[in-house]
Amino acid sequence: MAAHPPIEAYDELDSTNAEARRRAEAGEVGPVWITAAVQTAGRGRRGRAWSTNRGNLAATLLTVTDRPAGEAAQLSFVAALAACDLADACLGAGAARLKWPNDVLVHGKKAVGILVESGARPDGRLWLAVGIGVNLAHAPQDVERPATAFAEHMAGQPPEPRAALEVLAHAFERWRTTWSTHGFAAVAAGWSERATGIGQRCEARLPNRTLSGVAEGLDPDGALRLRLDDGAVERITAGDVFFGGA
Ligand code: BT5
Repeated sequence: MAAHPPIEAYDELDSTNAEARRRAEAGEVGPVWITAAVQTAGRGRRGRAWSTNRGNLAATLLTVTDRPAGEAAQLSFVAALAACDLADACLGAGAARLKWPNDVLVHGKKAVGILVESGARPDGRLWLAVGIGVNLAHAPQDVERPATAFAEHMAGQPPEPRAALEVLAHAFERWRTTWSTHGFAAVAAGWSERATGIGQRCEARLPNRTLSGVAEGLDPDGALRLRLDDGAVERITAGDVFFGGA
């Protein structure tokens, strides 16, 4: 099995991504996985909140890279594939599907969220905080889109967060090696095999406008190709995409 970076575990943090950012800004390079049993201010994308109750997994990989920001962002697909492998290991192959850009849905409901943050270092490289939240034991009810937890789909107990992180961290190394050895195309192929919604109509809510059309697939850099009703193709690089109910 591929060795993974060391894991540093806290009982409680505001946010494992916030801790990774503080460490990065203090000059730490990692790689290190930071995990907390409870997050008091877990965050999602675009200023949204992420809830982590005891029994769920919240973890962030702090690392640095020589790659430009656009390429480094492809690590969010690596993270999504790793989380999908964790779901497969717990729930059986096929229970989890990937929704662009990096949600993992279990039987159509969100069970994993991923937040990649980055910043420039004085040496010109980027630090990256790859944050992954997995609903192992509980899912919140008061959320905009349906959420679920692995426990709801397992006969026995869900794994302990620490055991789940071991599986996740190994899977992350495997996909990261695929990325560095074979390039993003190999990651995109793995992602596309497990994707949901490709070929379907969707609504893309972008920071400044909303578009609808058919999600055709990934561009070579990870952007979503959206075929608009007038036949034009729009490349979606950031935003939220909604397919029917999810
Ligand atoms: C995400 O944002 O899905 C990224 C979540 C990343 C969380 C990890 S946990 C470890 C690390 N440390 C952090 O502080 N963050 C990362 P987004 O796509 O913006 O989804 C956020 C939305 O999902 C919220 O507005 C809620 O509607 C919903 N939500 C919040 N908590 C949830 C949960 N536990 N399960 C499912 N949906 C949730």
